[in-house]
Amino acid sequence: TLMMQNHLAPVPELYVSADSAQKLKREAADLVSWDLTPRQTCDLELLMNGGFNPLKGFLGQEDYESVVETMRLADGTLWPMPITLDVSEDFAAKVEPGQDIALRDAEGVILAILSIGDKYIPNKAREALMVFGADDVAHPAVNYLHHVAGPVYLGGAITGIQQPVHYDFRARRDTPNELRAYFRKLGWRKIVAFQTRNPLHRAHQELTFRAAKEAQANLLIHPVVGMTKPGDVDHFTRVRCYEAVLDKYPAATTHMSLLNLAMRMAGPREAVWHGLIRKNHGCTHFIVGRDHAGPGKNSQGVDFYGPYDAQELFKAHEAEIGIEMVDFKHMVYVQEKAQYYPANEVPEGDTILDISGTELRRRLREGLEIPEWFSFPEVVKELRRTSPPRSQQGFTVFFTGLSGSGKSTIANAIMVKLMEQGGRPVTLLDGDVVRKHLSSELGFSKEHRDINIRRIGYVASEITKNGGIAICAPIAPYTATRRAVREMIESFGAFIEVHVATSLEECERRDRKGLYKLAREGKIKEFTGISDPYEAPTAAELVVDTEGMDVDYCAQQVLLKLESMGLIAA
Ligand code: PPS
Repeated sequence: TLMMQNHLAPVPELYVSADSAQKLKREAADLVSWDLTPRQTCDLELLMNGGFNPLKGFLGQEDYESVVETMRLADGTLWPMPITLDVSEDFAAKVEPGQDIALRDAEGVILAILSIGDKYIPNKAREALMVFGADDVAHPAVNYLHHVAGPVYLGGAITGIQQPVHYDFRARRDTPNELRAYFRKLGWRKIVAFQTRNPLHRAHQELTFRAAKEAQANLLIHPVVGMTKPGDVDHFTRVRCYEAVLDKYPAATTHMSLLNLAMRMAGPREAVWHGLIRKNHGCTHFIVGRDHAGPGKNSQGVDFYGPYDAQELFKAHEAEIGIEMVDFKHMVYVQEKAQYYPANEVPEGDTILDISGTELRRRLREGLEIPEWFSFPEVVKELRRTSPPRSQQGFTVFFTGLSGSGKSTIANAIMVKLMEQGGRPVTLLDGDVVRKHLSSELGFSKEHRDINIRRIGYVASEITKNGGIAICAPIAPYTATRRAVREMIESFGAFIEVHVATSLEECERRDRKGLYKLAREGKIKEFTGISDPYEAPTAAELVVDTEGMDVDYCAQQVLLKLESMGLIAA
């Protein structure tokens, strides 16, 4: 067929020649410029290198509305995903259609020029409903649309100056034309692409191998390393895992290339989009599985899409996409046969073994066995390096309570006890230490207290990320700020909020620093509990009351809590 003959000819790119690029770059320095977000940088890369062919730039209003409503550009070409440049209101006010602007990456390097053709305000609720299936922020892309993306879209043609620079896994990244050239060189004609955002285990290796064999084709493992679903295994770890799995395929049949795509988790529409992108990368076949690019459950606890919606939508547009769908054979391990079978071919009466994603994460977290039938030892080793058991991960203990409630004393006791156990780095971010080293210019207004707490949160999140234990002991009087700190930290490790609930009367009675007296006399303004608010936590992991309890007992309670959460070895 025509497709078979032409599918490895180059796709159009949006780059200018190297000479013009130099000149253009100098001229572009004078233009108004937009600093691209990480997602926009991913989109721009695929626009420029032909991964999003036939798009010539970010969508203008007519194309955008047509894509949202009909999955097609205004001229009828199939294109399921709005590729748009969202900007702030302030920036939008500075530019007009007809104007050229420079697009810069995070370091300020000019990657491209956008000739603004259109400036418009999208109907985001409509976009959410039509593209993602529901205007529900439980969907990561809908959340992004409403809470991260700017309110105004700019559309227009792109003139590419240079590719975004990647310093990681350079040899594993290929543009569509580089991949096409590679396939031509090796004489590959039929290529099955496998899209993934997860580590590959034995079941995936079996299914991809089978898919390639059945299609009598070569195999391209084409993992996404741009942006995937929040909470996924980071791409550094995944690529090391993929490299280990690559050795398990027959030599010279399989290739791996990294795709700097920003996924939207749009299920059916995403599958069609993925197909078009793989077609652009020279592939002839594409594996679509159960719940392809699924975002998980909506705010009602129900899956956003049916398990085979993606396969159906893909099938309906297969000819137009120009790439053949290989439906995912769900592979399961059959104990009696000691090998993998497609789920629908399991011999009657035999036992199926399976480990779900949730179960795998639990085993990693608790340092439990992961059997050889499930994954390759090399892959498990990489995953264990990245997700050590909880008792080796970083965490933050965050004390909050009134001045003189005993926070610092308990925090100190905890620190010393943890150091006595040894083996883990511990940092105490006590109120006084912080106010001396991090926040010496701040006072006690709401604004200053918030800045102070956020700084503590940031430092604690870095410590937690790097496997240490951070112990914080500020007053932290505001619920919203404490919540913000919790969010900062929980993406890296556990956050244990401990309310030291000593009453105001008791703190004032003790008045260890003589501050309450001064506050009563009006000599200290905005004093917490006297002339400034303290919002007591309602959902702290632990509440300790120092009245009638000695410090040692309180510290013991905290340690027991940490033990029960698996954070320190019993
Ligand atoms: S906050 O609200 O979390 O930013 O406060 P923090 O950084 O923990 O600082 C509290 C310590 O500062 C002393 N101090 C005051 N506290 C409360 N209100 C006012 N106006 C104030 N002025 C000075 C006080 O000694 C607090 O120490 P602790 O250890 O809590 O007693």
